[in-house]
Amino acid sequence: MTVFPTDFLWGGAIAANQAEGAWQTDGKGPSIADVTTHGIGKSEHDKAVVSGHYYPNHEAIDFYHRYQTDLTLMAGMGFNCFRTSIAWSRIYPTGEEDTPNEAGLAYYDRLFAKMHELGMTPIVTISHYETPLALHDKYGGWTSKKLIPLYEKFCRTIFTRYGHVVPYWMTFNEMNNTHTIWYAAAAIDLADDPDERVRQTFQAEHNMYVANAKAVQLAKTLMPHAHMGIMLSLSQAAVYPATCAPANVFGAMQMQRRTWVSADVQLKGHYPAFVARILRDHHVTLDVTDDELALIAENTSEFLGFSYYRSSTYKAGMGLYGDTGGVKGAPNPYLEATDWGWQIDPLGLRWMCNLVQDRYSCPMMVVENGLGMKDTVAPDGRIHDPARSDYLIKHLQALGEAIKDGCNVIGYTWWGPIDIVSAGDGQMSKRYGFIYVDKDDTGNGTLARSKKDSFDTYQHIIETNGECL
Ligand code: BGP
Repeated sequence: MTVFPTDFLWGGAIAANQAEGAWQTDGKGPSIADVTTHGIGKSEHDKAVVSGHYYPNHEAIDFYHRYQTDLTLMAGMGFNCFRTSIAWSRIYPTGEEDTPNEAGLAYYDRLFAKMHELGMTPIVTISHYETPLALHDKYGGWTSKKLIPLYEKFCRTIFTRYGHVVPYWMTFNEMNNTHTIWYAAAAIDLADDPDERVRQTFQAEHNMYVANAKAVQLAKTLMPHAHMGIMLSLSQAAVYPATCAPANVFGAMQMQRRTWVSADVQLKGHYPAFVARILRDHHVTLDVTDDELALIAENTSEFLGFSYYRSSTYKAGMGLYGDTGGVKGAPNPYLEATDWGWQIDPLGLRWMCNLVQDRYSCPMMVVENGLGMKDTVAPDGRIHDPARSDYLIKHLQALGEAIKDGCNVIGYTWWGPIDIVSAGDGQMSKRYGFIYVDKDDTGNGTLARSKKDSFDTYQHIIETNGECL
């Protein structure tokens, strides 16, 4: 019995800001990703480029100039799809120009054409932590409703230009990370006061929900055959209670509910009831209009794309809703962790798929899953990475179980099929790729590409449509 559907989407995922480099090439303006002094997940960041400082994203792996050979390499694994983002500030350098930057548009014309030539269906993240820096500096990012019409203009431009070659779209990367990766996900500088942080994150998310609804509404006319999705981090929902103490069990559920806010609003078209108490407890009144709520209700998204890397645990007293910056988590004695402390939990992926199926019964796509680890070149010149192959196999086995459970999983894109810059750490040494890139954390290297052993592992899985798992 085949487990994976015959039309299952097999591929890999990157983000423009973590792979393209060319951060000022052909008219591109700076994005928030271009000025973070560390990884995007850090709060230490600069408001402007600090001269002489090394920014990993500025060159990244130069995918902007090397995408032809990189995609051809990845086609060697049999990819039938590929996920990437469109850098907003490559199209509108400050976000507010009246006309788009043609050189930026032409790059993505070439990129999508190459994907189709290689038999890869494009899957696009419209905004992947890449808000134009000018919109952060001028309006404070997504806490301002000014970004809604500007995002709508960006969508109108790219839907008109690429709607006929891109069938799958997700509006914002990891929308539910506004309270954990606030600078990237919503381009905001979170206040120190817990109540104000809650106001900022919930207001930013509401404005992004309105923007998502506008994008769905636009797509109905500009590209009626496209599939419009949202994208969430379900590592944020895979939260176990640290013990069976009721306070830990209830708290773990509350952690998970934070993620369901984003999914309920955009897939069901309304806020879940429990949000009112979160806002009341934090003395927050959001700027929400009846027209916005009606727009959201009438323009829900079709599918849920999500990232899943790890699970975590909740112990009473940990931060919940952005008031202390999200899940800290406690070590899970039953799980191994990566060098970066991410707890490896394939069953958690099956758990998340079943939760999504139960709550939303919508098509779902794993658009990020992967193992960030240190790789070393062996004396034979190869990179032997059995741990990465093992992670891949175990998570795809769990995904197969989820499909057998009745979960409507339509695709899987491994995060970072080629080594790219880590978002959370700004490092190259946290490698996800089946393809090695010769570049280190200080920017030294030839950028040469080479296959790792895991390249063959994924190639065989795709070739057999998962039957070998
Ligand atoms: C997710 C982001 C990706 C990617 C991934 C891996 O949150 O959507 O952009 O960065 O995390 O994290 P890191 O790059 O920090 O290892």
